[in-house]
Amino acid sequence: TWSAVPAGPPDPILGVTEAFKADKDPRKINLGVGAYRDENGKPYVLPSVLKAEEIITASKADKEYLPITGLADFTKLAAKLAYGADSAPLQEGRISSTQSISGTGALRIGGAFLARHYPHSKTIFLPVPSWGNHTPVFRDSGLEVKGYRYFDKKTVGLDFAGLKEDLRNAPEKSIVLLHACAHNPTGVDPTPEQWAEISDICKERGLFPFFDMAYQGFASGNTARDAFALRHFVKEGHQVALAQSFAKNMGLYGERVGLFSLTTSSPEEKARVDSQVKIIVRPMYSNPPIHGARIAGTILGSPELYTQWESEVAGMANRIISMRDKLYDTLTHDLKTPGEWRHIKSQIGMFSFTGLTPPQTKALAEKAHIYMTGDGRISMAGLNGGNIVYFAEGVNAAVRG
Ligand code: PLP
Ligand code: TYF
Repeated sequence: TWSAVPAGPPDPILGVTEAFKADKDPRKINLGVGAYRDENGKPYVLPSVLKAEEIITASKADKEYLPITGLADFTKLAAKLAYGADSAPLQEGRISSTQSISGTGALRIGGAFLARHYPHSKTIFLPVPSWGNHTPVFRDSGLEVKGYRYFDKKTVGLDFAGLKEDLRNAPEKSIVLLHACAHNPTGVDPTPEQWAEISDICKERGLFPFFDMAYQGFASGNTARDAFALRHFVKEGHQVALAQSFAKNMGLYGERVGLFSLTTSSPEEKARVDSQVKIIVRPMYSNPPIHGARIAGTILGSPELYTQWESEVAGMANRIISMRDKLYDTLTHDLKTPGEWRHIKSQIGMFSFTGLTPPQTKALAEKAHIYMTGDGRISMAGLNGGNIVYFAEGVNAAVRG
């Protein structure tokens, strides 16, 4: 029956983990997938999450189905975390929100909703480069995917002139995907002033902004600061779509906790949008899982746990920043590695786009048992006091050839 089914390629990011697992060398390092590791290289369960789970266990909550749009105690608070308590559409009850299977599920619901109901365009513009899963998610949702310039290899920074030109030349009312903060894979974000210009261009051209916020809190260590772009657009009167993930900032990867939301013009319009979001969700998975949403809802709803969680997010962000400093210093000062490595410190979030070439990344895997994606992206969280010098020495050798 399946004799004509061709073998497909592995996921370019998750495939790195497969190669890592197969390597038996004790010095091996996995810098592929973006998942936080503590200073001992171990997965990190946030203490605030453990406390929330204790509260949930003690409450002897049942395991009934959630409504199609998820746990209301979670969705309300998740929207408040993103848009801010003083957000006008939030206060006016005109944000449609639905719990999703983490950020990926939120992107997929959003893609499907726009493909079916956005009246002006079926084209979404993604930054080049973008998270590898964006193209298949939106293509499978029924949208046509195009790109706008984002990263400048020469400056290892934002190609702001190219970005502006491409957005100005996009057909009016196209959809544009924006990474709200901590751009994956480059670690390069627009400044607040640049965001204001992007907002103006979107207004001029009637572009519809779809924000992907997978790393709120991971860029600056502060959740409100990381929501600047989203909140600025909303303040400027844009209607927006938003995909939120709690995988990174609460370490809830496998619990699959996220939110899809859309701002609308009135509570009446919101009710109609809600009804159509339910029609999209029902035949896909009926209703979302309960446990992770309870964890996130418990943390967001308790002033004490919320404060603790914010400091734990800052702790993760700050450990990554200290690894950036250490890596820069080791390459530049100790090893005098050829090249300019300042971008390792200026980039933000989970990743660094090192500039290592595909042959260099291949050599690192084969000779030093160090694994990263072929585009030279490293997950900074995979580095720690115990492996960072070994990693820098590997890079040094690969660059010197
Ligand atoms: N969007 C971006 C930019 C990401 O890097 C990720 C990966 O974490 C996601 C969305 C969605 O991830 P998840 O489905 O695990 O929340
Ligand atoms: O970019 C990353 O590493 C994270 C994790 O199919 C991830 O976003 C990677 C690939 C994938 C799902 C999640």
